Amino acid sequence: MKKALITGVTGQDGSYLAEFLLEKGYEVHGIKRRASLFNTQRVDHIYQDPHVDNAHFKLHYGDLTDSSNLTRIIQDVQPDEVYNLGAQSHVAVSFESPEYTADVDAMGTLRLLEAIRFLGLEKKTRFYQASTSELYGLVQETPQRETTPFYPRSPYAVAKLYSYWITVNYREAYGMYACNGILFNHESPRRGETFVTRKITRGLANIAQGLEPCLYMGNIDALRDWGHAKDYVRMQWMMLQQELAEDFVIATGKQYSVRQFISWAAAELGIQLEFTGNGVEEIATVVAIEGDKAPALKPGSVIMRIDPRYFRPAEVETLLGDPSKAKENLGWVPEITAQEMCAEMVTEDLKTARRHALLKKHGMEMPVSIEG
Ligand code: NDP
Ligand code: GDR
Repeated sequence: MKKALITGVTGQDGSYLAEFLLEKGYEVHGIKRRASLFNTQRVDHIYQDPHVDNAHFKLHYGDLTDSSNLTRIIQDVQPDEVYNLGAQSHVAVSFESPEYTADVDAMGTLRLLEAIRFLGLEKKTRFYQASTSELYGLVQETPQRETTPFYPRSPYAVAKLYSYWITVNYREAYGMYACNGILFNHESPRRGETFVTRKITRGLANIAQGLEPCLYMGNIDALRDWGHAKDYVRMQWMMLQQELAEDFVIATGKQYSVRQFISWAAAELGIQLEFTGNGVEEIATVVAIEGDKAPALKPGSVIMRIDPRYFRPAEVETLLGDPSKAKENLGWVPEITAQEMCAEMVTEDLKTARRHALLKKHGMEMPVSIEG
Protein backbone atom coordinates (compact mmCIF):
# COMPACT_ATOMS: atom_id res chain seq x y z
CA MET A 1 0.00 0.00 0.00
CA LYS A 2 1.40 3.39 -1.03
CA LYS A 3 1.64 6.11 1.60
CA ALA A 4 0.96 9.77 0.90
CA LEU A 5 1.56 12.74 3.19
CA ILE A 6 -0.48 15.88 2.54
CA THR A 7 0.30 19.26 4.08
CA GLY A 8 -2.78 21.49 4.05
CA VAL A 9 -5.08 18.47 4.27
CA THR A 10 -7.77 20.56 6.00
CA GLY A 11 -7.92 22.99 3.05
CA GLN A 12 -9.98 22.85 -0.14
CA ASP A 13 -7.49 20.88 -2.26
CA GLY A 14 -6.18 18.76 0.61
CA SER A 15 -9.66 17.43 1.34
CA TYR A 16 -10.39 16.49 -2.28
CA LEU A 17 -6.91 14.98 -2.72
CA ALA A 18 -7.26 12.90 0.45
CA GLU A 19 -10.59 11.51 -0.83
CA PHE A 20 -9.06 10.81 -4.23
CA LEU A 21 -6.02 8.98 -2.81
CA LEU A 22 -8.10 6.92 -0.38
CA GLU A 23 -10.20 5.77 -3.35
CA LYS A 24 -6.96 4.81 -5.12
CA GLY A 25 -6.06 2.58 -2.15
CA TYR A 26 -3.43 4.81 -0.51
CA GLU A 27 -2.77 5.17 3.19
CA VAL A 28 -3.21 8.92 3.59
CA HIS A 29 -1.50 10.99 6.26
CA GLY A 30 -2.37 14.64 6.69
CA ILE A 31 -0.84 17.48 8.69
CA LYS A 32 -3.32 19.64 10.57
CA ARG A 33 -2.60 22.73 12.59
CA ARG A 34 -3.51 23.09 16.22
CA ALA A 35 -6.41 25.56 16.47
CA SER A 36 -8.65 26.67 19.33
CA LEU A 37 -11.69 25.39 17.44
CA PHE A 38 -12.12 22.29 15.28
CA ASN A 39 -10.64 22.95 11.84
CA THR A 40 -11.25 19.60 10.17
CA GLN A 41 -14.75 20.22 8.74
CA ARG A 42 -13.60 19.49 5.19
CA VAL A 43 -12.23 16.06 6.10
CA ASP A 44 -14.57 14.97 8.90
CA HIS A 45 -16.55 12.79 6.47
CA ILE A 46 -13.45 10.69 5.72
CA TYR A 47 -12.20 10.58 9.32
CA GLN A 48 -11.52 7.04 10.50
CA ASP A 49 -11.33 6.07 14.15
CA PRO A 50 -7.60 5.44 14.77
CA HIS A 51 -8.52 2.75 17.33
CA VAL A 52 -9.93 0.41 14.71
CA ASP A 53 -7.64 -1.75 12.58
CA ASN A 54 -6.95 -0.72 9.01
CA ALA A 55 -7.56 2.99 9.46
CA HIS A 56 -6.16 4.43 6.23
CA PHE A 57 -6.56 8.13 6.99
CA LYS A 58 -4.37 9.56 9.72
CA LEU A 59 -3.93 13.12 10.95
CA HIS A 60 -0.80 14.50 12.61
CA TYR A 61 -0.46 17.84 14.37
CA GLY A 62 2.12 19.99 12.66
CA ASP A 63 3.08 23.26 11.07
CA LEU A 64 5.14 24.27 8.07
CA THR A 65 7.06 26.70 10.28
CA ASP A 66 8.41 23.85 12.44
CA SER A 67 11.29 21.85 10.89
CA SER A 68 11.68 19.35 13.72
CA ASN A 69 7.99 18.52 13.62
CA LEU A 70 8.04 18.03 9.82
CA THR A 71 11.15 15.86 10.02
CA ARG A 72 9.64 13.67 12.72
CA ILE A 73 6.38 13.18 10.81
CA ILE A 74 8.22 12.27 7.60
CA GLN A 75 10.46 9.89 9.52
CA ASP A 76 7.43 8.18 11.10
CA VAL A 77 5.36 8.00 7.93
CA GLN A 78 8.12 7.22 5.37
CA PRO A 79 5.85 8.53 2.59
CA ASP A 80 6.09 7.49 -1.05
CA GLU A 81 4.54 10.82 -2.04
CA VAL A 82 4.45 14.22 -0.34
CA TYR A 83 1.92 16.80 -1.54
CA ASN A 84 2.84 20.25 -0.24
CA LEU A 85 -0.52 22.02 -0.33
CA GLY A 86 -0.21 23.87 2.99
CA ALA A 87 0.09 27.63 2.67
CA GLN A 88 -1.12 31.03 3.77
CA SER A 89 -2.96 31.03 0.46
CA HIS A 90 -4.80 34.37 0.44
CA VAL A 91 -3.14 36.94 -1.83
CA ALA A 92 -4.69 40.01 -0.16
CA VAL A 93 -3.78 38.72 3.32
CA SER A 94 -0.16 38.28 2.20
CA PHE A 95 0.12 42.09 1.97
CA GLU A 96 -0.97 42.26 5.64
CA SER A 97 1.28 39.41 6.82
CA PRO A 98 4.19 39.26 4.36
CA GLU A 99 6.76 37.81 6.74
CA TYR A 100 4.52 35.00 7.98
CA THR A 101 3.51 34.26 4.38
CA ALA A 102 7.18 33.96 3.40
CA ASP A 103 7.90 31.70 6.37
CA VAL A 104 5.11 29.27 5.52
CA ASP A 105 4.89 29.51 1.72
CA ALA A 106 8.61 29.75 0.93
CA MET A 107 10.60 28.40 3.88
CA GLY A 108 8.00 25.71 4.59
CA THR A 109 8.77 24.12 1.23
CA LEU A 110 12.50 24.19 1.92
CA ARG A 111 11.92 22.59 5.34
CA LEU A 112 10.02 19.71 3.76
CA LEU A 113 12.58 19.14 1.01
CA GLU A 114 15.44 19.23 3.51
CA ALA A 115 13.62 16.80 5.81
CA ILE A 116 13.26 14.34 2.92
CA ARG A 117 16.94 14.73 2.08
CA PHE A 118 18.26 14.52 5.69
CA LEU A 119 16.28 11.32 6.20
CA GLY A 120 17.85 9.78 3.09
CA LEU A 121 14.46 9.51 1.37
CA GLU A 122 15.38 11.55 -1.70
CA LYS A 123 15.23 8.50 -3.97
CA LYS A 124 12.05 7.10 -2.43
CA THR A 125 9.78 10.06 -1.74
CA ARG A 126 8.18 11.94 -4.62
CA PHE A 127 7.35 15.60 -3.99
CA TYR A 128 4.55 17.76 -5.37
CA GLN A 129 4.70 21.55 -4.90
CA ALA A 130 1.50 23.61 -5.15
CA SER A 131 2.76 26.34 -7.46
CA THR A 132 0.43 28.98 -8.80
CA SER A 133 -0.58 31.12 -11.74
CA GLU A 134 0.09 34.09 -9.42
CA LEU A 135 3.76 33.56 -10.41
CA TYR A 136 2.86 35.15 -13.78
CA GLY A 137 1.42 38.25 -12.02
CA LEU A 138 2.04 41.06 -14.46
CA VAL A 139 1.71 38.81 -17.45
CA GLN A 140 4.50 38.71 -20.00
CA GLU A 141 2.71 36.48 -22.53
CA THR A 142 -0.88 35.32 -23.17
CA PRO A 143 -1.87 32.57 -22.67
CA GLN A 144 0.59 31.62 -19.94
CA ARG A 145 2.44 28.34 -20.37
CA GLU A 146 5.33 26.51 -18.65
CA THR A 147 7.90 28.69 -20.46
CA THR A 148 6.27 32.08 -19.79
CA PRO A 149 8.51 34.34 -17.64
CA PHE A 150 7.33 34.99 -14.08
CA TYR A 151 6.56 38.46 -12.64
CA PRO A 152 5.06 38.01 -9.14
CA ARG A 153 2.88 40.84 -7.80
CA SER A 154 2.33 40.04 -4.11
CA PRO A 155 4.25 38.76 -1.07
CA TYR A 156 2.32 35.50 -1.60
CA ALA A 157 3.49 35.17 -5.19
CA VAL A 158 7.08 36.09 -4.33
CA ALA A 159 7.12 33.41 -1.61
CA LYS A 160 5.68 30.87 -4.05
CA LEU A 161 8.38 31.86 -6.57
CA TYR A 162 11.01 30.75 -4.06
CA SER A 163 9.17 27.45 -3.61
CA TYR A 164 8.91 26.93 -7.35
CA TRP A 165 12.67 27.32 -7.81
CA ILE A 166 13.75 25.39 -4.72
CA THR A 167 11.66 22.47 -6.00
CA VAL A 168 13.38 22.66 -9.41
CA ASN A 169 16.73 23.00 -7.66
CA TYR A 170 16.31 19.90 -5.46
CA ARG A 171 15.31 17.95 -8.57
CA GLU A 172 18.43 19.08 -10.41
CA ALA A 173 20.86 19.04 -7.47
CA TYR A 174 19.85 15.80 -5.73
CA GLY A 175 17.98 13.89 -8.42
CA MET A 176 14.77 14.07 -6.40
CA TYR A 177 11.46 13.38 -8.08
CA ALA A 178 10.11 16.86 -7.31
CA CYS A 179 7.72 18.81 -9.48
CA ASN A 180 5.57 21.91 -9.66
CA GLY A 181 1.94 22.04 -10.67
CA ILE A 182 1.38 25.62 -11.81
CA LEU A 183 -2.31 25.69 -11.06
CA PHE A 184 -4.66 28.42 -12.14
CA ASN A 185 -7.58 29.38 -9.85
CA HIS A 186 -9.74 26.42 -8.90
CA GLU A 187 -12.83 26.52 -6.77
CA SER A 188 -15.61 24.34 -5.37
CA PRO A 189 -18.28 24.38 -2.67
CA ARG A 190 -15.35 23.79 -0.26
CA ARG A 191 -13.54 26.98 -1.33
CA GLY A 192 -12.59 29.28 1.56
CA GLU A 193 -15.30 31.90 2.15
CA THR A 194 -13.05 34.90 1.48
CA PHE A 195 -11.90 33.95 -2.04
CA VAL A 196 -13.86 35.80 -4.66
CA THR A 197 -16.02 33.00 -6.12
CA ARG A 198 -17.18 31.69 -2.76
CA LYS A 199 -17.66 35.20 -1.41
CA ILE A 200 -20.03 35.77 -4.34
CA THR A 201 -21.98 32.48 -4.20
CA ARG A 202 -22.34 32.53 -0.43
CA GLY A 203 -23.03 36.28 -0.31
CA LEU A 204 -25.72 36.20 -3.01
CA ALA A 205 -27.38 33.12 -1.50
CA ASN A 206 -27.52 34.94 1.87
CA ILE A 207 -28.86 38.12 0.24
CA ALA A 208 -31.52 36.11 -1.64
CA GLN A 209 -32.69 34.72 1.71
CA GLY A 210 -32.63 38.07 3.52
CA LEU A 211 -29.59 37.28 5.69
CA GLU A 212 -27.29 39.98 4.26
CA PRO A 213 -28.10 43.30 2.62
CA CYS A 214 -25.39 43.69 -0.01
CA LEU A 215 -22.18 42.25 -1.43
CA TYR A 216 -19.13 44.55 -1.18
CA MET A 217 -16.51 43.79 -3.82
CA GLY A 218 -13.07 44.90 -5.00
CA ASN A 219 -11.82 44.78 -8.59
CA ILE A 220 -14.65 43.13 -10.53
CA ASP A 221 -12.84 43.72 -13.84
CA ALA A 222 -10.21 41.11 -12.85
CA LEU A 223 -10.07 38.22 -15.32
CA ARG A 224 -9.41 34.66 -14.17
CA ASP A 225 -9.17 31.16 -15.65
CA TRP A 226 -11.36 29.22 -13.18
CA GLY A 227 -11.52 25.43 -12.94
CA HIS A 228 -12.95 22.92 -10.46
CA ALA A 229 -10.74 21.68 -7.59
CA LYS A 230 -11.82 18.06 -8.18
CA ASP A 231 -10.36 18.15 -11.71
CA TYR A 232 -7.18 19.77 -10.45
CA VAL A 233 -6.32 17.35 -7.62
CA ARG A 234 -6.56 14.46 -10.10
CA MET A 235 -3.78 16.16 -12.04
CA GLN A 236 -1.67 16.61 -8.89
CA TRP A 237 -1.63 12.85 -8.49
CA MET A 238 -1.01 12.20 -12.20
CA MET A 239 2.08 14.42 -12.05
CA LEU A 240 3.69 12.12 -9.48
CA GLN A 241 3.02 8.94 -11.51
CA GLN A 242 5.28 9.79 -14.50
CA GLU A 243 8.69 8.34 -15.25
CA LEU A 244 10.39 11.73 -15.00
CA ALA A 245 9.48 14.69 -12.82
CA GLU A 246 8.29 17.69 -14.83
CA ASP A 247 6.38 20.92 -14.20
CA PHE A 248 2.91 21.46 -15.68
CA VAL A 249 0.44 24.31 -16.14
CA ILE A 250 -3.05 23.26 -15.10
CA ALA A 251 -5.81 25.49 -16.40
CA THR A 252 -8.97 25.41 -18.52
CA GLY A 253 -7.83 27.82 -21.25
CA LYS A 254 -10.95 29.97 -20.74
CA GLN A 255 -11.17 33.32 -19.00
CA TYR A 256 -14.01 35.30 -17.40
CA SER A 257 -14.34 38.47 -15.32
CA VAL A 258 -15.41 38.61 -11.68
CA ARG A 259 -18.42 40.62 -12.91
CA GLN A 260 -19.39 37.71 -15.19
CA PHE A 261 -19.14 35.31 -12.25
CA ILE A 262 -21.49 37.55 -10.23
CA SER A 263 -24.00 37.46 -13.13
CA TRP A 264 -23.82 33.65 -13.35
CA ALA A 265 -24.34 33.24 -9.61
CA ALA A 266 -27.25 35.70 -9.62
CA ALA A 267 -28.85 33.96 -12.63
CA GLU A 268 -28.59 30.66 -10.79
CA LEU A 269 -30.74 32.25 -8.06
CA GLY A 270 -33.23 33.52 -10.66
CA ILE A 271 -31.96 37.10 -10.32
CA GLN A 272 -31.33 39.26 -13.37
CA LEU A 273 -28.85 42.05 -12.62
CA GLU A 274 -27.95 45.33 -14.25
CA PHE A 275 -24.46 46.73 -13.66
CA THR A 276 -24.06 50.51 -13.78
CA GLY A 277 -20.86 52.48 -13.22
CA ASN A 278 -17.24 51.97 -14.09
CA GLY A 279 -15.65 49.36 -11.82
CA VAL A 280 -14.72 51.97 -9.19
CA GLU A 281 -18.18 53.30 -8.34
CA GLU A 282 -20.15 50.42 -9.85
CA ILE A 283 -23.39 48.97 -8.47
CA ALA A 284 -25.51 45.96 -9.45
CA THR A 285 -29.30 46.39 -9.29
CA VAL A 286 -31.94 43.68 -9.43
CA VAL A 287 -33.95 44.02 -12.65
CA ALA A 288 -36.14 40.92 -12.45
CA ILE A 289 -36.60 37.80 -10.31
CA GLU A 290 -37.80 34.38 -11.40
CA GLY A 291 -38.68 31.35 -9.27
CA ASP A 292 -38.57 31.03 -5.49
CA LYS A 293 -34.87 31.11 -4.68
CA ALA A 294 -34.71 34.82 -3.79
CA PRO A 295 -37.81 35.56 -1.70
CA ALA A 296 -36.12 38.47 0.11
CA LEU A 297 -35.50 40.51 -3.03
CA LYS A 298 -37.51 42.81 -5.22
CA PRO A 299 -36.67 44.67 -8.44
CA GLY A 300 -34.69 47.83 -7.77
CA SER A 301 -32.67 46.40 -4.82
CA VAL A 302 -28.96 47.23 -5.04
CA ILE A 303 -27.14 44.05 -4.07
CA MET A 304 -23.53 44.75 -5.06
CA ARG A 305 -21.37 47.78 -4.39
CA ILE A 306 -17.65 48.41 -4.68
CA ASP A 307 -15.63 48.84 -1.48
CA PRO A 308 -12.08 50.11 -2.20
CA ARG A 309 -10.88 48.20 0.90
CA TYR A 310 -10.88 45.12 -1.33
CA PHE A 311 -8.56 46.66 -3.93
CA ARG A 312 -5.05 45.24 -3.59
CA PRO A 313 -1.84 47.31 -3.39
CA ALA A 314 -0.72 45.57 -6.61
CA GLU A 315 -3.28 43.66 -8.65
CA VAL A 316 -3.08 40.72 -11.04
CA GLU A 317 -5.54 41.93 -13.66
CA THR A 318 -5.63 38.98 -16.01
CA LEU A 319 -4.66 35.29 -16.07
CA LEU A 320 -5.29 32.77 -18.81
CA GLY A 321 -3.53 29.40 -18.88
CA ASP A 322 -2.51 27.13 -21.72
CA PRO A 323 -2.89 23.52 -20.49
CA SER A 324 -1.66 21.96 -23.80
CA LYS A 325 1.34 20.21 -22.20
CA ALA A 326 -0.86 18.52 -19.57
CA LYS A 327 -3.33 17.47 -22.26
CA GLU A 328 -0.71 16.13 -24.65
CA ASN A 329 1.69 14.44 -22.19
CA LEU A 330 -0.75 13.22 -19.53
CA GLY A 331 -4.10 13.14 -21.29
CA TRP A 332 -5.57 15.45 -18.64
CA VAL A 333 -8.65 17.45 -19.55
CA PRO A 334 -10.86 19.39 -17.15
CA GLU A 335 -14.37 17.92 -16.97
CA ILE A 336 -16.29 20.69 -15.18
CA THR A 337 -16.77 24.16 -16.71
CA ALA A 338 -16.59 27.38 -14.69
CA GLN A 339 -20.31 27.99 -15.13
CA GLU A 340 -21.23 24.45 -14.00
CA MET A 341 -18.97 24.91 -10.98
CA CYS A 342 -20.64 28.24 -10.16
CA ALA A 343 -24.06 26.50 -10.27
CA GLU A 344 -22.84 23.77 -7.90
CA MET A 345 -21.44 26.35 -5.46
CA VAL A 346 -24.68 28.39 -5.49
CA THR A 347 -26.76 25.25 -4.91
CA GLU A 348 -24.69 24.30 -1.85
CA ASP A 349 -24.61 27.83 -0.42
CA LEU A 350 -28.35 28.23 -0.96
CA LYS A 351 -29.01 25.07 1.12
CA THR A 352 -27.10 26.61 4.03
CA ALA A 353 -28.72 30.03 3.59
CA ARG A 354 -32.20 28.45 3.58
CA ARG A 355 -31.41 26.60 6.82
CA HIS A 356 -30.24 29.85 8.44
CA ALA A 357 -33.30 31.73 7.14
CA LEU A 358 -35.57 29.07 8.65
CA LEU A 359 -33.81 29.33 12.02
CA LYS A 360 -34.08 33.12 11.84
CA LYS A 361 -37.82 32.86 11.12
CA HIS A 362 -38.19 30.85 14.32
CA GLY A 363 -36.21 33.35 16.37
CA MET A 364 -32.94 31.42 16.35
CA GLU A 365 -30.76 33.75 14.35
CA MET A 366 -27.29 32.45 13.44
CA PRO A 367 -24.56 35.08 13.07
CA VAL A 368 -23.58 35.37 9.40
CA SER A 369 -20.05 36.64 8.91
CA ILE A 370 -19.99 39.01 5.95
CA GLU A 371 -16.38 40.14 6.24
CA GLY A 372 -13.98 38.86 3.59
P1 NDP B 1 -6.62 26.59 1.43
O1 NDP B 1 -6.35 27.97 1.91
O2 NDP B 1 -8.01 26.09 1.32
O3 NDP B 1 -5.81 25.55 2.34
C1 NDP B 1 -4.55 25.84 2.85
C2 NDP B 1 -4.16 24.75 3.82
O4 NDP B 1 -2.87 25.07 4.36
C3 NDP B 1 -5.11 24.61 5.03
O5 NDP B 1 -5.21 23.24 5.35
C4 NDP B 1 -4.37 25.36 6.11
O6 NDP B 1 -4.69 24.94 7.42
C5 NDP B 1 -2.94 24.97 5.78
N1 NDP B 1 -1.95 25.84 6.38
C6 NDP B 1 -1.95 27.18 6.46
N2 NDP B 1 -0.88 27.62 7.13
C7 NDP B 1 -0.19 26.52 7.52
C8 NDP B 1 0.97 26.30 8.27
N3 NDP B 1 1.66 27.32 8.81
N4 NDP B 1 1.39 25.04 8.47
C9 NDP B 1 0.69 23.99 7.97
N5 NDP B 1 -0.43 24.13 7.25
C10 NDP B 1 -0.86 25.38 7.04
O7 NDP B 1 -5.87 26.47 0.00
P2 NDP B 1 -6.26 25.59 -1.29
O8 NDP B 1 -6.65 24.25 -0.86
O9 NDP B 1 -7.15 26.39 -2.15
O10 NDP B 1 -4.85 25.55 -2.03
C11 NDP B 1 -3.91 24.51 -1.77
C12 NDP B 1 -2.52 24.97 -2.19
O11 NDP B 1 -2.51 25.28 -3.57
C13 NDP B 1 -2.03 26.23 -1.48
O12 NDP B 1 -0.63 26.08 -1.32
C14 NDP B 1 -2.32 27.34 -2.46
O13 NDP B 1 -1.41 28.41 -2.27
C15 NDP B 1 -2.07 26.63 -3.77
N6 NDP B 1 -2.82 27.10 -4.92
C16 NDP B 1 -4.19 27.20 -4.84
C17 NDP B 1 -4.92 27.56 -5.96
C18 NDP B 1 -6.40 27.68 -5.92
O14 NDP B 1 -6.95 28.32 -6.83
N7 NDP B 1 -7.09 27.11 -4.94
C19 NDP B 1 -4.24 27.82 -7.26
C20 NDP B 1 -2.80 27.65 -7.21
C21 NDP B 1 -2.14 27.28 -6.09
P3 NDP B 1 -5.99 25.52 8.20
O15 NDP B 1 -7.17 24.74 7.65
O16 NDP B 1 -5.67 25.24 9.60
O17 NDP B 1 -6.07 26.97 7.86
P1 GDR C 1 -6.54 35.05 -6.27
O1 GDR C 1 -8.03 34.68 -5.81
O2 GDR C 1 -6.06 36.30 -5.67
O3 GDR C 1 -6.54 34.95 -7.75
O4 GDR C 1 -5.71 33.86 -5.60
P2 GDR C 1 -9.22 35.53 -5.20
O5 GDR C 1 -10.42 34.73 -5.41
O6 GDR C 1 -8.91 36.04 -3.84
O7 GDR C 1 -9.25 36.82 -6.19
C1 GDR C 1 -9.47 36.70 -7.58
C2 GDR C 1 -9.65 38.10 -8.17
O8 GDR C 1 -10.87 38.66 -7.70
C3 GDR C 1 -10.62 40.01 -7.32
N1 GDR C 1 -11.62 40.45 -6.33
C4 GDR C 1 -11.75 39.99 -5.09
N2 GDR C 1 -11.09 39.00 -4.43
C5 GDR C 1 -11.47 38.74 -3.15
N3 GDR C 1 -10.85 37.74 -2.49
N4 GDR C 1 -12.46 39.43 -2.52
C6 GDR C 1 -13.14 40.45 -3.14
O9 GDR C 1 -14.02 41.07 -2.57
C7 GDR C 1 -12.78 40.72 -4.50
N5 GDR C 1 -13.26 41.60 -5.43
C8 GDR C 1 -12.55 41.41 -6.52
C9 GDR C 1 -9.20 39.98 -6.77
O10 GDR C 1 -8.67 41.31 -6.71
C10 GDR C 1 -8.53 39.07 -7.79
O11 GDR C 1 -8.14 39.81 -8.92
C11 GDR C 1 -6.21 32.53 -5.60
C12 GDR C 1 -5.68 31.82 -4.34
O12 GDR C 1 -6.30 30.57 -4.23
C13 GDR C 1 -4.18 31.63 -4.45
O13 GDR C 1 -3.74 30.80 -3.37
C14 GDR C 1 -3.86 30.93 -5.76
O14 GDR C 1 -2.46 30.79 -5.91
C15 GDR C 1 -4.42 31.72 -6.93
O15 GDR C 1 -5.82 31.84 -6.77
C16 GDR C 1 -4.17 31.04 -8.27
